[in-house]
Amino acid sequence: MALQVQATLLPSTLSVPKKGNLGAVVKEPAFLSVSQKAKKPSLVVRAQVATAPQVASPGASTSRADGKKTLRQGVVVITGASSGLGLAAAKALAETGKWHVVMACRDFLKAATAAKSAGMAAGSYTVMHLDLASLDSVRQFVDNFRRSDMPLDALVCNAAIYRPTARTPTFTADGYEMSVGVNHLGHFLLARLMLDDLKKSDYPSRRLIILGSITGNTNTLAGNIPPKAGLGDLRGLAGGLRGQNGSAMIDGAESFDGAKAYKDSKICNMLTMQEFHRRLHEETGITFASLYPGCIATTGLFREHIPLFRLLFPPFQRFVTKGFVSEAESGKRLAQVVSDPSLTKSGVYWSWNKDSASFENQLSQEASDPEKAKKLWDLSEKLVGLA
Ligand code: LMG
Ligand code: NDP
Ligand code: PMR
Repeated sequence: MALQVQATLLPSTLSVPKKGNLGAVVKEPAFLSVSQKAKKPSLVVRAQVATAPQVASPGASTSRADGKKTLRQGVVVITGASSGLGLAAAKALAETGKWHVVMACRDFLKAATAAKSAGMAAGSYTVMHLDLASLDSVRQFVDNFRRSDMPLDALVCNAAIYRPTARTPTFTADGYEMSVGVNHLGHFLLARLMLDDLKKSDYPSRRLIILGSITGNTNTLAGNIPPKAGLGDLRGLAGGLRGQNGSAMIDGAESFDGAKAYKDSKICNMLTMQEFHRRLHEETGITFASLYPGCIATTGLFREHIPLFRLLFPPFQRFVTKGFVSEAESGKRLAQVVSDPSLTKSGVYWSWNKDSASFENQLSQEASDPEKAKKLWDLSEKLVGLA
């Protein structure tokens, strides 16, 4: 019988068995992973059958007594699922019973508590540790996920940080400016590594989704609010975004601007999705997509903004721009991009109109520039140690 693991357990007491040696317990912070219902990954899978009998467990074969095949439960990894959009999407997908959600989060206990308070059913999700500000952590997450023996059917690169008031850069464990390091480089390595897992999946529609945003697109009003996004000739990225004797900004600017760094990172996210599509869609059949889910003005993304902004921003978006969406609505939108059978087209940047109907949106010239996308891909490969 599956064992109940309390969300209040300290990370150091959490354990996950190594693959091929399910009896052994590895007590190592890098291997933090636990399901609400099961202590061992082998049991994580079995727990699904009990909670969602109409769908087969992840990775299991799917024949019914009448000989017809049913779709097995899909497994989706969502980064930054401990709050905001990621949490809302995790909840929306888990509630369908068709998806097991792997919440890939930097703060294990925050994620476990958030899932519980959101009312996500025990057994419908697994929390695994991932800190995108460390490339070692990304690699360890991938190893850890593989040891769980779950298939990978969809990956959502959702986590992000926004440092609007920062006038000096901070850096990831690998020495890259934090906004681009977390939002783009960490996800770039994760997506590249996990492509192999997506390729192995037998799920009918496999998807890799990377969050974009309107503020990275200068073909919109929102994208023209200063500071405007712009990667220039990527000289700062080529120099390693180190800050000392160089620049922490992608375009090589001398002074650091936290708001611009975020918007630049979103251009990188949208360019990366398209480059994946051009390089790998035909060969793999995987759907690559990005989206602007609407302005979710209440999330933790604005935690570092000044209090006056945090107070005025939600009513401003709700009543003036009318671009406001609730966290729940945005979660449904992201869940559609993961799972809706009508959103299988690859290379698309999805948005939603006032009636919450999805449409294929136009990216700005820079966010759809194939030469820039290629250059970004090549430079990013070097920075994350893939080339
Ligand atoms: C930079 O500043 C920061 O320096 C940087 O750190 C970073 O945060 C960056 O992009 C992020 O922003 C930019 C910003 C600062 O400055 C400006 O945007 C300059 C313009 C400010 C002018 C404000 C006028 C507001 C009136 C808007 C009307 C426009 C209507 C357009 C509608 C289009 C529809 C298609 O700005 C701030 O930090 C504060 C901005 C916070 C927004 C508050 C706006 C006004 C408040 C309205 C109250 C809402 C109440 C709702 C009532 C509705 C009634 C119907
Ligand atoms: P939140 O701040 O609520 O969520 C961001 C998540 O990213 C949190 O779970 C956070 O973890 C996680 N995260 C931050 N740093 C790291 C890290 N180093 N490693 C792992 N996880 C990390 O913001 P939103 O939900 O608003 O943002 C989600 C996505 O939506 C972002 O990609 C954002 O760019 C995009 N977006 C948001 C819009 C909006 O209006 N809010 C509009 C357009 C796009 P923790 O909980 O531990 O802080
Ligand atoms: Mg913006 C016209 C519509 C519109 C939309 C859809 C957004 C979305 N914003 C719009 C307009 C305006 N904004 C206008 C007219 C202003 C001047 C008052 C304005 C200002 C503003 C600020 C200061 N807006 C912001 C900020 C932020 O700090 C947010 C940001 O840029 O984060 C990077 C932001 C946002 N506006 C949006 C969205 C979605 C954001 C959140 C950013 C994101 O995740 O990309």
